[in-house]
Amino acid sequence: MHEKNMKTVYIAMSADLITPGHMKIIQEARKLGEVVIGLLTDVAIAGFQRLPYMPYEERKVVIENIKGVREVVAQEKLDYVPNLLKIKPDYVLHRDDWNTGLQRETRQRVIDTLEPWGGELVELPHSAGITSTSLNRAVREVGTTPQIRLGMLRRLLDARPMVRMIEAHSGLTGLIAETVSVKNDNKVLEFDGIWMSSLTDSAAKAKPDIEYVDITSRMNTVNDILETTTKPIIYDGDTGGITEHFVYMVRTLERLGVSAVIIEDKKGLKKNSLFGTEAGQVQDSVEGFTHKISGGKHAQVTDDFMIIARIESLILKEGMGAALVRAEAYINAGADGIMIHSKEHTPDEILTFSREFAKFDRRVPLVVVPSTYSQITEDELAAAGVRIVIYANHLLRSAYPAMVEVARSILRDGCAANVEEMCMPIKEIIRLIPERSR
Ligand code: SPV
Ligand code: MG
Repeated sequence: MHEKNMKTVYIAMSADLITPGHMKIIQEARKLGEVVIGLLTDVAIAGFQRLPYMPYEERKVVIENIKGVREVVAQEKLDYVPNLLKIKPDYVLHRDDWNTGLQRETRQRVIDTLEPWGGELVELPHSAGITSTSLNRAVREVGTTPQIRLGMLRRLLDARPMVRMIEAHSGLTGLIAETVSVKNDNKVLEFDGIWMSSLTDSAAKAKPDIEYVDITSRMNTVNDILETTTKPIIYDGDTGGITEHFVYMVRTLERLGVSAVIIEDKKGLKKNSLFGTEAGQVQDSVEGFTHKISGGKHAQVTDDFMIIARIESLILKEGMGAALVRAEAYINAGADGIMIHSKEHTPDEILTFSREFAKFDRRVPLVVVPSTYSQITEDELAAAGVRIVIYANHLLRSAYPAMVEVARSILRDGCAANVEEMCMPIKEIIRLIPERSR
């Protein structure tokens, strides 16, 4: 109940995993008045760090049931101002560690906004403990379920202008995709998910990328990645095989919690796209491929799973017009996304395609793989309307030359002393994968 003359205290939080720190700040707020929580929406959080483990609605249910919380309102941005102007709180509570970087500005805007009605910013000493790094670690400890992971790609697409995936081909590379982060302007940058590349999965098994590594073997790799990660996975399904086989692939991936499969519109002996026309690859007919897409769409059980159609027309020099005709046909057949591939050394044809794609009445997320035109930035791709960018082979391409160099050096020297500086310390490798604490 809103008591007359009670002061209002506003606290903004993400409240993904509730910690004693949250309780402490709410308790302090209660001493000052009635507590209104500005709960950051998924979009607000995804703008500066990893998508929260729990969606907004679930976080809201938790936080509004905490003793002393009068009301939970959505805070749509990191910026407090719109909510402050609406609520006109007497106090805003925050930890005292935000007087630096980008947050400094947010803090000043809070102070300035409160001023006209005599509101006050109250800062509490920051007690060490919970950081986003430790939260991420905790999320990994908690783990995930197939269902939560499966829905994550659609949630990300709803929350972010652009989703960034990196290739993994093993449990260990999955762990890199899961954990590597950099801090930039108070934003924590991470990969949003994992690309299960057929090229690197095959190469890691010393097999060519011709759909020879069978689905059982590829699912073993998927399983290793599932075990070490919580982020969404897009599976490179190559051609998807014949429709009668593709429907099984869809069911298997969906059951495991993989978020999406991408299939390419080629048939017969598949060769890696980056060979271009030199490899004598054959494109499927529009009818044949749309039949495969709709077969897959009928096979899936949930609404969350995505089937993304990959167009090889530019790779095969069939022209922009042909690529666009196919995009439209694949969307009409039910494709949840379109991947347009190119092996040009400039992004020009991808940008032209994106421009034309943006004019479609019926649109789905556009996916690109800038392997050969790697100079284009994520910002430029996002401005062109691209929704998913895939770094398709970079972990394997960087690891392999490093390993060859170390092997050569040992041979040359007849001992391993000189490769030490190229290697991580023994004490690090033995601790790289800690045992589970519980
Ligand atoms: C892969 O990573 O396996 C891909 C992208 O399919 S490409 O290698 O460019 O064809
Ligand atoms: Mg592939």
